[in-house]
Amino acid sequence: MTSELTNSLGAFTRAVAGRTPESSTPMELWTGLSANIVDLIADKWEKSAKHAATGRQQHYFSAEFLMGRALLNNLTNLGLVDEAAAAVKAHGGNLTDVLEAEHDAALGNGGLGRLAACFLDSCATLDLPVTGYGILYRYGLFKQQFSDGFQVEHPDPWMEEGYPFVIRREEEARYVKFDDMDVRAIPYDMPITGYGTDNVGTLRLWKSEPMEEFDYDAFNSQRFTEAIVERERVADLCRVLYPNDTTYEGKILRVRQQYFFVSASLQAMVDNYVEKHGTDFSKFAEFNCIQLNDTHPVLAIPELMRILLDDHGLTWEDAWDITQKTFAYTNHTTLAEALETWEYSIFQQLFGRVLEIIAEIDRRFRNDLVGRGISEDRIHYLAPISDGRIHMAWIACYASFSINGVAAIHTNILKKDTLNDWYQLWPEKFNNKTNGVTPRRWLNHVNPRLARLLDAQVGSDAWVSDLDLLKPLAKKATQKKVRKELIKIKQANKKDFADWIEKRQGITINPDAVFDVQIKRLHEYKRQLLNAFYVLDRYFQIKDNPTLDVVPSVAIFGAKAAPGYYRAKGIIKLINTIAELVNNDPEIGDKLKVVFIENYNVTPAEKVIPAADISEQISTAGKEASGTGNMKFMMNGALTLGTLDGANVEIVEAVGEENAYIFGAKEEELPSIMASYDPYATVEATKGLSRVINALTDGTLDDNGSGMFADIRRSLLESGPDGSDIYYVIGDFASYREARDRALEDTLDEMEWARKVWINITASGRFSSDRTIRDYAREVWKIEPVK
Ligand code: H53
Repeated sequence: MTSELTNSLGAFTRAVAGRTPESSTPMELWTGLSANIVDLIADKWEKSAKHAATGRQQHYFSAEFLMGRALLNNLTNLGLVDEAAAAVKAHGGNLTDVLEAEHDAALGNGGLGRLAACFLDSCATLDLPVTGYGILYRYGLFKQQFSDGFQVEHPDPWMEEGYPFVIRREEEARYVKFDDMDVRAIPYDMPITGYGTDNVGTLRLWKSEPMEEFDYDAFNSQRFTEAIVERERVADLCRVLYPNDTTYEGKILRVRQQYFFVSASLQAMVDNYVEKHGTDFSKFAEFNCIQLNDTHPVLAIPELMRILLDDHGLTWEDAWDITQKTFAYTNHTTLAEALETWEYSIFQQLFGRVLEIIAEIDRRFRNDLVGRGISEDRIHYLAPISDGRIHMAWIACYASFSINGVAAIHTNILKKDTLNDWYQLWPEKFNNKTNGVTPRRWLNHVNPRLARLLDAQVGSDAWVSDLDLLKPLAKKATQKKVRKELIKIKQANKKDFADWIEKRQGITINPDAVFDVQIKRLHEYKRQLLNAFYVLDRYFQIKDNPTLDVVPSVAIFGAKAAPGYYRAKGIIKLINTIAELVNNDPEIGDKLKVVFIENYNVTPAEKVIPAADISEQISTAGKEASGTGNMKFMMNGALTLGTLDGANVEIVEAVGEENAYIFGAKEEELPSIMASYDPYATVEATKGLSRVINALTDGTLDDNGSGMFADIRRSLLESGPDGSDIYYVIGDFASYREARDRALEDTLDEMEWARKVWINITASGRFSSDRTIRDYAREVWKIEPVK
């Protein structure tokens, strides 16, 4: 008997492909099945949205949502994986091929964007009335290709072949006005299914379109280009996601993007409020709360003021009171230089009225602080407008009722350092919300073998939506059976990854070697360089002593560099060059291999994390706000090799120092260390390190005449603002090498290693984004589940 899904899949695939499912491509079957899934959730989605709109709602504003693939996630949430596999098979296809046809929705750069995606998953699962708002970028994060080891960027037209998981809501369009153009904002809504619930949340992504299709008169009188130019100018607005992670780039287009999506979102929110409660805005903040994910959406603050003042005639005092009760701000970086500021002139050009409002906020802020007896210097430093620039983080700190960091150490650094002045003024605004990741995607879905073991140990799959249920299992670490099972699972996962990378990149690796993985954006502070130097040092050691008994290992990297970040691109070239040297040396064989996963994204992360033995979290202490990859690895049984930075600190707290490999200078030690640090002398004093550093320029490693390796060497050894090894790579090298060597040696005692792995997995409950979201809901958002 054919199942209902088999029949409907046939119909949906015919509708999208215009041919029989049997003749359809995997991509067409993917589109058909995805449309079918949207059909299955449509009624629940409508109900959930109506229900949520009756009470207090939370709105999550973010310029990035790094969603990855959607189909399998939705099938899992709906409990339809087996049925879908059977349905695809009945039409002559194979579910794995169909799932692999899906493009990643890479509408984000890294941690901040993926965090937003995990949060939406948790909100839906916890039945919380939360909506995400962002931009429907036509091109997501660039596709990375290696050419001679150099990173080359290509566009990523992720939805060009059709994407059923976003629904255009024409009737919900809004107009966004700039001084130099008006655009139509059309929302594309994405359903966010939860696990074990009928609740379906929404991610609303705005697309810009011209007010009129094109200038018909111009076109008619054969001025074709003229007719199209305006159209393209509007489309430019949503064309690309800015690939510039953490550091900021002064681009008018970026400010336009930010204003575009916050204005459209706020208009929709305010209209909904008026529809339900009329034009008495005194209860607006009772029904609405907005979380600002970093400073990118901070223009929402003056924009809400504008809407309340100009469109609804409120007084400044009333509008400001509402605004201050509505916004909460999450900071994601300790680097003061990474906080966004924009030239005054950009705002002048784009939206004079918004600038006028910011100027008034600035005026009142200054008065307020004078009244508190704050010195002129400090006021100047903290004011929304100073030195010809608009300071987005300062506007956020002033206007928000809550300011949070994303890990305990990060929030402490904000309080004592980055945002210290604000902390002194309004200590009650500050709170910590340690990040988390969704165990649905990052455990249940990526690691089915481990998931089934956990089912058996817990007695059900309840852990999938309550990860704390793993905690009492920690005591089973003593059970041989569990540990043996764990070893088998990891071996099988490693085999899967070895097959995947062989097929994808033609590299053969030994699945019995230790997999040591560092995957994250490329940044000097994340110190991929430390890892690369270790590999090179080990290579030289083996070359010097070919009989050296080393634990075979594979150093696996995945990283994209911002296209304009020259040194980060140099480090990519360096790692590829080291890989070439090491992997092609017959004397090295399986003792050491280097793999650089090309075009690292959510999907490759899903392949490698379950296979990892060692998780590299080696940022300079104090620089990584939290990290979330560290949590995904822990959940999948990789042990952390890391500094006491970001959430590593809390991971070590949870598992115990003996179940992780911690090294390096501590955050509180670094200022005094750096005051008298001499990298040159440290190189000399560290065995093997001068050979590694010299290899950059002595002909051992060839950067194809680009000068990139000399630049890296300079950044470490030369004095001056751009040199002096400000990330302390050389200084931490010896203790890093010691810790990594020790970790590799420890893998030889498989059963003892498996014990540590089990402790890590069972202690990962507090790093579930469900915990994080419950904390936000209770302490900041003040929202309750809506059934
Ligand atoms: O945000 C993550 C943190 C991570 C931090 C990252 C981040 C971005 O991805 C982009 C901009 C920014 O200021 C910070 O680097 O440490 O885990 C989520 O909070």
